[in-house]
Amino acid sequence: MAKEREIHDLSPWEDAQKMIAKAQREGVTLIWDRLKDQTPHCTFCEQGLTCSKCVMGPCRINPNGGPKKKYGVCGADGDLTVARNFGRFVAAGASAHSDHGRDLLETLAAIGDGKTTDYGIRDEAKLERICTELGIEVEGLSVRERAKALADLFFEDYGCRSHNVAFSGRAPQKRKDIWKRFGCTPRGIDRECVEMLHRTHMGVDCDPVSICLHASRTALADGWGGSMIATEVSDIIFGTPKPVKSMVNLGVLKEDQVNILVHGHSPIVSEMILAAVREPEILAKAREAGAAGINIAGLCCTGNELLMRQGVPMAGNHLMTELAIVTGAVEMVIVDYQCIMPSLVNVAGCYHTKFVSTSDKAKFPGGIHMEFHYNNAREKAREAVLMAVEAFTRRDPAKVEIPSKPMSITSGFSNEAILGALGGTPEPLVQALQAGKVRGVVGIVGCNNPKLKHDHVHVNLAKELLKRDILVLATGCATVAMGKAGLLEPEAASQAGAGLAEVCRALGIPPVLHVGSCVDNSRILHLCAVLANYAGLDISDLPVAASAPEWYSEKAAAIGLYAVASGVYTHLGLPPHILGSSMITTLALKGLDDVFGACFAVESGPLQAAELIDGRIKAKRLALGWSA
Ligand code: MSK
Repeated sequence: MAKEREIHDLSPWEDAQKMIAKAQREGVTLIWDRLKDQTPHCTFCEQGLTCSKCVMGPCRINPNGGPKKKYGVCGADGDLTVARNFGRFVAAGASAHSDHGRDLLETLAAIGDGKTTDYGIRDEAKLERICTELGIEVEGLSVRERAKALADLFFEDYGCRSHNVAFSGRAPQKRKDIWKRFGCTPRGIDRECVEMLHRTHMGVDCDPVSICLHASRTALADGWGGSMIATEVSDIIFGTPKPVKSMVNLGVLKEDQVNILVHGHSPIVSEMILAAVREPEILAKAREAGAAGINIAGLCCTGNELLMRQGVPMAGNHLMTELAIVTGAVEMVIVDYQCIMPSLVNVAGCYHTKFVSTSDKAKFPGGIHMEFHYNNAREKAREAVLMAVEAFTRRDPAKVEIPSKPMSITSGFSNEAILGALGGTPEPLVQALQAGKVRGVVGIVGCNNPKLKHDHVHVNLAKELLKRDILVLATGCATVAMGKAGLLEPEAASQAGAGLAEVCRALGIPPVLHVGSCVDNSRILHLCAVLANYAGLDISDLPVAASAPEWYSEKAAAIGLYAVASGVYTHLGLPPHILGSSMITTLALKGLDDVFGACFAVESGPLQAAELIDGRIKAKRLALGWSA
């Protein structure tokens, strides 16, 4: 167990600190306890120098250990081993996002085929816009026929395509030329992921740089393919986000109501749970059970999806998922996939909480599995909510502690909303950038990692960038950090430099804009492309950057790499497992600049990270002939 004196070092937030202390009192094991038990980690693994991809091994490579230790059984050296491991790491992340996109696509196809009545098209105008953008002749087609035609086009993006994925057409010409020159144009989404597994099989691609270039191509197939499809199709089915008010932290749980937490990434299940919760007959059942109502709140990115479109409050981010259950006030955690710690089943077992999984590809032994499909989702959602209502009758009031008052936030800044606030054109933002009122734009994205103090780098990096007139866009778990710090409200303009504050006040927007979930980092890519195309520039010319200060996942590695390969300088709070190869490390920190006009920086200190990012933004501004 983590000791009491360490709690303040684990998380700065009152709700987290109180729940860590409660877990300690109640004997509940948490992520920080397991990290402590696993530390120190294997240094070979940390450096990416282990290989267990074949049964001649496993091998541990020691580049400095003399000839007998320098090579694996097959003859792979440290550089090749690191490259193979990193390539597979990125492919796993790209696969996760893209497979999530495929589920949205299958739902869109089912709508088009008339195979579901549970789902429909909420944004017909966006459906028409995207069809037209991608060359589908919409004249004379019904809404369902348009949905079907678009689904069919995107299905092809997943396959064996030998030319580019459809949305890569959004990138500036100079970017597309760079991708072509280095063989990185993203083709079929599945193709790039499978090719990475093939290349990294023993005896295929033995050139570490070649593997890294294909990792970039795989990541680009995610950013401009799977993730962008997930985002745009989610908007078409569930509605394009508009600014909306909501609340954040564990204080959003309600003592007198049935509390249901939705967790994972896809809106397909969580939107149905929300719809079921709003049915009068189900509410009546909750009242019969003695509850004042049914309260739904989000965790991680499925929470972000509901927050962006429906204003559903957020209970917490990655490191808050166990702690939310420790409140003793949660009747059900219902999950789809990604970032759901298997430990949640055990934590739920310490309380009256039901843990329900819903995807055929994400099962959790010890939990309840209720499979949701597009033709039974509403019915399954009702069943699940009634199960939560029943669990409410077994809640132990002596175990309930809801810490903190919730913080208010504003969310819903899709690109359509941002451009709408600017009068329908990027021109005012380009002018504000040129004039130096907004010196740059930085996307702070991604997860929490228990190796770092919870949310500390997210919040302090953002505050430092705001002071320097740099607009921040937030996605994923970074969002909750920003919200808890009060940065997602227009009043936070007072923490920004004079130029940024003036722009935020004129538009009535916060200085940190919540633009969505993990797959919605594709919104940031698209916005960069819109700005670059408008200004006649490449993305790498813009004073923009990305940061994943507390990342942990394979998906985040894919995001970071597609950002860099799209021309966006990207800061990471922790390095990936590549430090065992000076060749790959140098490529990531310097060499990629010569290929893509952008590279990675690694720095765990928020102020130092702000310096690095600001330095890059200054250089880009000066190169454009703008003031630093
Ligand atoms: S949920 S990938 S911990 S952002 Fe998207 Fe949060 Fe990272 Fe999962």
